[in-house]
Amino acid sequence: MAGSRLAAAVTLLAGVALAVPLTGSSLFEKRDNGICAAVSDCIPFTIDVTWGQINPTGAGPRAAILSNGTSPGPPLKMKLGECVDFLVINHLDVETGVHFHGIQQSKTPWADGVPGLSQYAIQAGDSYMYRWTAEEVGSYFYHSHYKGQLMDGLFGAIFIMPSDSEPTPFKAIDASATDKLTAAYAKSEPIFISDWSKYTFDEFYKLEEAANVDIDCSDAILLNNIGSQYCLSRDQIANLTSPQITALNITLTNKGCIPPDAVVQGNYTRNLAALPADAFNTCTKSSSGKNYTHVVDPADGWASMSLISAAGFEVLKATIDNHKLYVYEYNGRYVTPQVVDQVIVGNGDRVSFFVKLNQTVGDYPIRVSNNGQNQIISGFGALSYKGSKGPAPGAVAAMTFAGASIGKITTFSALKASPFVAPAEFSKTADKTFRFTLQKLPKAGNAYRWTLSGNAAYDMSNDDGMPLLYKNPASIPESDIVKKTNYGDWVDIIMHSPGPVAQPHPIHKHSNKFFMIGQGAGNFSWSNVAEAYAANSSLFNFNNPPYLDGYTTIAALGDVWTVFRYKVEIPGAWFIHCHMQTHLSGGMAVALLDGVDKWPTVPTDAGKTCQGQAASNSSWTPSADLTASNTTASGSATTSQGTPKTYTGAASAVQVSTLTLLAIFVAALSL
Ligand SMILES: *[C@@H]1O[C@H](CO)[C@@H](O)[C@H](O)[C@H]1NC(C)=O
Ligand SMILES: *[C@@H]1O[C@H](CO)[C@@H](O)[C@H](O)[C@H]1NC(C)=O
Ligand SMILES: *[C@@H]1O[C@H](CO)[C@@H](O)[C@H](O)[C@H]1NC(C)=O
Ligand SMILES: *[C@@H]1O[C@H](CO)[C@@H](O)[C@H](O)[C@H]1NC(C)=O
Ligand SMILES: *[C@@H]1O[C@H](CO)[C@@H](O)[C@H](O)[C@H]1NC(C)=O
Ligand SMILES: *[C@@H]1O[C@H](CO)[C@@H](O)[C@H](O)[C@H]1NC(C)=O
Ligand SMILES: *[C@@H]1O[C@H](CO)[C@@H](O)[C@H](O)[C@H]1NC(C)=O
Ligand SMILES: *[C@@H]1O[C@H](CO)[C@@H](O)[C@H](O)[C@H]1NC(C)=O
Ligand SMILES: *[C@@H]1O[C@H](CO)[C@@H](O)[C@H](O)[C@H]1NC(C)=O
Ligand SMILES: *[C@@H]1O[C@H](CO)[C@@H](O)[C@H](O)[C@H]1NC(C)=O
Ligand SMILES: [Cu+2]
Repeated sequence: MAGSRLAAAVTLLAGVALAVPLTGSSLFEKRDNGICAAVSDCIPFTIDVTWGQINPTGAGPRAAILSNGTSPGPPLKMKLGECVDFLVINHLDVETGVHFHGIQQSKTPWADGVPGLSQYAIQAGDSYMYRWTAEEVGSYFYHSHYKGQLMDGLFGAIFIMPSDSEPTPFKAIDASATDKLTAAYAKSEPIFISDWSKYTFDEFYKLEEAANVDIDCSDAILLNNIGSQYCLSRDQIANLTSPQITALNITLTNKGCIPPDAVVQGNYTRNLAALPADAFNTCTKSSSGKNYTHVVDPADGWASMSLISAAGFEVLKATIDNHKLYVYEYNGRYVTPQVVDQVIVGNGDRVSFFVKLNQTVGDYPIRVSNNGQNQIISGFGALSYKGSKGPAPGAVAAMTFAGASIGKITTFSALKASPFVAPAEFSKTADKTFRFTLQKLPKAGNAYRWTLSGNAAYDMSNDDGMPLLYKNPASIPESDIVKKTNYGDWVDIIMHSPGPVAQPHPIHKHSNKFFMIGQGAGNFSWSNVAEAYAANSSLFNFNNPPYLDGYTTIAALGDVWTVFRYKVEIPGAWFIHCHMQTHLSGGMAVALLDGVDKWPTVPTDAGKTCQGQAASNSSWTPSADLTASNTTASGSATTSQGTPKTYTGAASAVQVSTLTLLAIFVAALSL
């Protein structure tokens, strides 16, 4: 069986020089008239993507992109070494593409889900089969990577569970409770945290263009798309305004936001009349908001949660009243545990931790607040002990609605997030250096346009073009937004965020992870890391530095610099970009063409292979909180809206199951 599949794969690939070695189970089976010639041994996972209406704050329904009728979409759980056949059926009236955030795709660079880079956008009515292997343990997520669609709700959790022999850091947390910790880990609760706007991404972006404003004011902070819009009195706003904002003589709006024309927003010619009053000023209190509730059983001793930020632009932070957070994993890697009161969760970040369930039975607020100065805003959930009759009387908050610490609290340090097991290889020297300047696009005069490299903006219209992966890299000129590397190179990316107001940027790198080796104040005044290291070695961490897929550059009133180092191990076209969707859509991205000397050849049936039927070995069932009606805010998701232009799914979805085919036809007819 395995032999014949391999033979089929070899036949299919014959004649193409595939530089990336293919190992393990066969990847591509021949398909004939929609019937699979061979059955893949991957786990099937399908999301049917539609427009629907959701009403997370109770303020009224808004169009959102749902996966199988919900947002967040269904969670995927796999075990290390397993592969998935992740089928995306696009029932939208627009293009899409689904990225697997943090998944390195070492053998499948065409399954990274970035339209214009690794695949053609999935057209309305079409589908794409993403096959990839779980190569690293951790908490990840899938999300749309087509323009700013993440802000419209297309996201869902991915957990990759360890093999039985994988070392975990749980013993370091409580050596006498490893069984309980392992059990808690096995049912870890994914909690998406995000900012919410009543405007869809398209509407939001059009407002930015019309007003020439980088909109950084949201309506609500949601947990698993449940929340409430809270409005403060002017006295409360004045009370909660930070000393820094007061020092800048800024009066926050009724939504708690820095006004779009405040001096820190930059000197731009704006058309503020194009902004609706509720973009920055008018706050409308939810009449029927809710709190996401995660029920835990104190008999378990411990519970685990993974916060996943799907936020469009707010960098968030979280605390749980009366509970220390025992962080064991950060951005795709077990870390040396840190026991903290608070975690900061940048856009695209995942932070996993345990809490000890030793408090009096009751509901303990999970507080999620904006970490930036741009807006005073919080959202809430509840950690509810089984048998709870309501708010725990002794609950003590660790931060205010504005996110200011109450008393002396400790915060998780991403900078000190050393891998629990250091990666096999780290180089103290680099072969290649890129210097980027993280800033608004110079000279263009657009407040909402950004650059990662320093000069050029990556244009969203590239998402509709021919994928760079499909081209001969020699035909692609290197530029401000396209950088090339050779296989095996160690690459430094030096990022300078100029003052006077250096905003934080949660930078996410696709494919293999990077080492976060140093950051400091000022411009990076050396020509490379070797020179800087010679001048002052304590600026760098070469001793088990954090190894991750995302890191948020620090915010400052002044210049700051950050250096990532990575090894070119996986040839392909990969994004490195700011994960704030407003900055990304404004152009804050660079395409890394890694290993141009070992460029992969995309199989002709990429995205169109047959779906497998294997069962995952991971034994995880989502908690009751994560059932569709609970995750779909207010249970009000109804699919509608999407009027696919032409539906060709039956021809391309390549399902063996006639039931599925039938469902697709029925859907096509009824729409
Ligand atoms: C999503 O819906 C499709 C079709 O209704 C179904 O086959 C599939 O199993 C669902 N996916 C998940 C993850 O439940
Ligand atoms: C899943 O379980 C089967 C049967 O026990 C085993 O053969 C296979 O190797 C396992 N796969 C993984 C990825 O652990
Ligand atoms: C302002 O804060 C103080 C304590 O910091 C509190 O006593 C007072 O009630 C607050 N006022 C308002 C309007 O929130
Ligand atoms: C603060 O701003 C107000 C109006 O917004 C202005 O009248 C006042 O002069 C400013 N004060 C300082 C110290 O800049
Ligand atoms: C803002 O820019 C304009 C030209 O675009 C310039 O004339 C003006 O001096 C600038 N204002 C400040 C405060 O920098
Ligand atoms: C949500 O929880 C917070 C903190 O416990 C509370 O202040 C708020 O009233 C709750 N909101 C709703 C809508 O229940
Ligand atoms: C509960 O556990 C925490 C550590 O997470 C500890 O500091 C605290 O003293 C314990 N409280 C009780 C009531 O046992
Ligand atoms: C930062 O330093 C580099 C190298 O010394 C220099 O080329 C660049 O112009 C500086 N940038 C700014 C904004 O000063
Ligand atoms: C070297 O860098 C460290 C860390 O930023 C700093 O504390 C120290 O003052 C620097 N030493 C010199 C000689 O500049
Ligand atoms: C929703 O979650 C609650 C617990 O928070 C649970 O009691 C209820 O059964 C869930 N609803 C559904 C439809 O599963
Ligand atoms: Cu950014």
